[in-house]
Amino acid sequence: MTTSAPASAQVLRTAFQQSVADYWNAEKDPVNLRLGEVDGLYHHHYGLGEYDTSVLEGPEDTREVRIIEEMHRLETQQARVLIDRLGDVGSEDRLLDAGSGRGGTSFMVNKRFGCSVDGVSISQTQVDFANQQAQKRQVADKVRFHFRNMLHTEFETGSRRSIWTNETTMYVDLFELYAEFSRMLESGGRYVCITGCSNDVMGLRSKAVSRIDEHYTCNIHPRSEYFKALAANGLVPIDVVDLTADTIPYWELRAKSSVATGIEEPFLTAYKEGSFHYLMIVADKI
Ligand code: GPP
Ligand code: MG
Repeated sequence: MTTSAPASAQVLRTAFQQSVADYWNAEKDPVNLRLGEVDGLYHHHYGLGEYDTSVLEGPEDTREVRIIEEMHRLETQQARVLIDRLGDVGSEDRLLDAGSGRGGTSFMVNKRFGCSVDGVSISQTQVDFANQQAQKRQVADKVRFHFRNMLHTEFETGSRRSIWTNETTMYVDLFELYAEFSRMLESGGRYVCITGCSNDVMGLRSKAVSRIDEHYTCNIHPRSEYFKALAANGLVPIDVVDLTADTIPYWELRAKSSVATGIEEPFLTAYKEGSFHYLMIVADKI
């Protein structure tokens, strides 16, 4: 007689993956929860665009709330930039959010296209939170979150019109990840990635980039690794956008906010010294 392994051991196959899951299961940071409470969209990514400097001025009693709302607006704007590149998506299509966090981007995608979205996360706490949000939003028939590993999702081959990763690729081996994405995408399907990556031109990783890795228990990849892994798996870039200059204002505002976590200075240093980029890559499956 064989006994099946517990679901958790099938999803979390290494000590590293377990430690990442532990981090996200415990995470309750105001920098994410306070922003999510603004309108019920909970993001786990950073912001894009200029901020309204008036939030740092004006009546003191409302200043903190206005700063939080402005940071949230920039994070939502970042998701819009990603969603704009998901391609020609119809309401019958199925998409995948790989590393779906508390679900923010998934809900925006469903709202934009009316499509089905599956989100996967190795944090059971995040999966449960996001599924509760789906019920609250009355989209649970279309937007579903699963305790699964993006390296082996068990979703059907060729079942996905588009797949995205919004700041999640620094937790996995890119060759393994893109083999799995290539398997799931239909021919001509679209992959969009927003990520932070180190700059090969500067040599090995800088102190500031190492501090970011340490803070989130992640392994930031060099820029070159993305293109090697995409090419090795039949994913052909159609666009590469350097978003670095566009994300710096977000970090400057965040550094001045009551919800700063201490990681603002390494991000600003890494971006400004050129050892790190904030990149969007858009690729098609051939
Ligand atoms: C988390 O967003 C993002 C990551 C852990 C990936 C690291 C990203 C890079 C570009 C290197 P979050 O919203 O949970 O982070 P925070 O709590 O700092 O706002
Ligand atoms: Mg955040």
